[in-house]
Amino acid sequence: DRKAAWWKEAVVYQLYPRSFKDSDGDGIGDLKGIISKLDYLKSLGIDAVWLNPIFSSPNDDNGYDISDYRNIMKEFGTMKDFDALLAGLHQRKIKLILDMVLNHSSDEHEWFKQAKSSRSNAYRNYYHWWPEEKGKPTPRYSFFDVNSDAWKYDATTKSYYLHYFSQKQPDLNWENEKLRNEVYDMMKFWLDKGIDGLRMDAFQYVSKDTTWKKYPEGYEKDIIKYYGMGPNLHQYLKEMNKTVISKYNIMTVAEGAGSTLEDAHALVDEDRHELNMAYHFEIMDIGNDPAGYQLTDLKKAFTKWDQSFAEKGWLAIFLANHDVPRMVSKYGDDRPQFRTYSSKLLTTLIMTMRGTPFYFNGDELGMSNIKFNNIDDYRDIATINAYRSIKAKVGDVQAFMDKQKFISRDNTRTPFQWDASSNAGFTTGKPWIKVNPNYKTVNVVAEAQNPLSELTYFKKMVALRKSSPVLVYGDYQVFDIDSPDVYCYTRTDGQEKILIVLNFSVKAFSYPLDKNINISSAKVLMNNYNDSTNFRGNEIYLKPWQALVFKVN
Ligand code: TEU
Repeated sequence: DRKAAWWKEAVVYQLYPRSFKDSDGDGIGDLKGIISKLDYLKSLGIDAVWLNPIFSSPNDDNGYDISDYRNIMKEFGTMKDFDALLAGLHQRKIKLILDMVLNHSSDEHEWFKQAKSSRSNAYRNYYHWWPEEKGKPTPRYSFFDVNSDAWKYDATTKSYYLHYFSQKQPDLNWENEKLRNEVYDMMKFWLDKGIDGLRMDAFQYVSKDTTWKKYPEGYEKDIIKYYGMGPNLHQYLKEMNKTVISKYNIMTVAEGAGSTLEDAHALVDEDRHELNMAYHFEIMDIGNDPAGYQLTDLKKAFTKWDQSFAEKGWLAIFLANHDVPRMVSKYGDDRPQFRTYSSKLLTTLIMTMRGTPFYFNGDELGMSNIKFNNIDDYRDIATINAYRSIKAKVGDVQAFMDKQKFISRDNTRTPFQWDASSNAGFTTGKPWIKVNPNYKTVNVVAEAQNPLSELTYFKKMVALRKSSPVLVYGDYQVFDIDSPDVYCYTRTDGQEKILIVLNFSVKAFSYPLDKNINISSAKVLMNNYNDSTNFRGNEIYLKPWQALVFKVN
């Protein structure tokens, strides 16, 4: 039996503050906006909210470039607003998880300003430097500067500094104990306010091999293997756990979990006292090809991870976040006749797997990719930098733009769709990024009234999970794993068994269940179609993108 924990039983709702609700008409979502929607959050039945970074930032990477870890981004509001938000969530029994961006700061952080002022500055070693007299540094790939080097030359001190992400996100030097202690103090500052959890952004990259050895040709295609799980990572996590985490009743999630199952276990194994749950990228990396993906790959990945974590460790379960496209556009089918069904099917999958659901805001409405035609509509530094480099190389710009419609991070960052009024009720001003034109029908007001909407389905699905410990802790067993169309699995806890049947295709057909599953007296718990399910013996008649959940005994 697994040890129970609140964070295993919780449904986490990822809220992207910049795009959720604007209260002051500047076109940017803010904390007061979230406060005005607390009752909406409560109505969903979720247990915790994970907020993307809300700290002071020049927003080169939408808050993932922090210039002051102890203050609120001015577009988002003030510390008073934060305290009110936390209190409002807690009044409604919703927990709050903050995003800790500790691999890098902004280049506008005071530490970096000091560090780059002179080679002898007290903050110099808060970052990684390479003096020019040593020649060119060993090349390092930069995530957001595809063809450029992660070492950027800085003339003031005639040195290069390291930035795995954008030039405005210099990597912090974790090998420096002073820096680490400063970070731990900052974490305590937020935890003492009573927040309930931490998402550790890109934490797998913090420890670097500072001999800066040369990596083999093509290493950037397997980047986590080279950048992730550096030599002292576990030492730092143990230290952080001892100094900070263990002093509070909180949950911690490792964003990025190395490149193997063993790496992930090493981060979250209970006995090691480091972090609680692994948010790995293997599922998210399936389905990045606009040509589609194989359901069998998805099933195998879910199954492999579940098996590996069946006894020990714990996983986050998700199909979308602010770094990937909308789940319905990626794993479902966002054409009008299938969008609603496939979106509900994916919700069913997330809510019936073992692991803690991390559900991305807007997916409960069935929001889909916006698919911009024009580069000027994009706001994401990853898309814009890649576009520039393709243009400079006279690459295939059209092919790039087509692909962005499918994969750009901006697809999940468009404003939340509250109602059918202008700008979907997100702002009275000009939104920082365009609103998806489908907001006239895909919005909270329209869906809240409709018993058959995605939103209504989501609430029922959350309620089912919350009332079914078997969906949290029960064993997972997959059937017919080679079927290209159907994902069929059970969750079992003692006498209790739940059967989930998901048709990942536009076809309608009769599906023969494995003979070990007996549904003669099964009760339908969820059905994403408004019909009575037809089954004869052990054959289930499935409609396109149909999702069914049965209580088997
Ligand atoms: O993303 C980290 C992240 O996803 C990378 O570590 C990943 O390995 C890489 O993008 C390859 O796909 C987080 C945030 O979620 C993202 O929004 C930020 O831009 C990034 O960190 C930098 O802080």
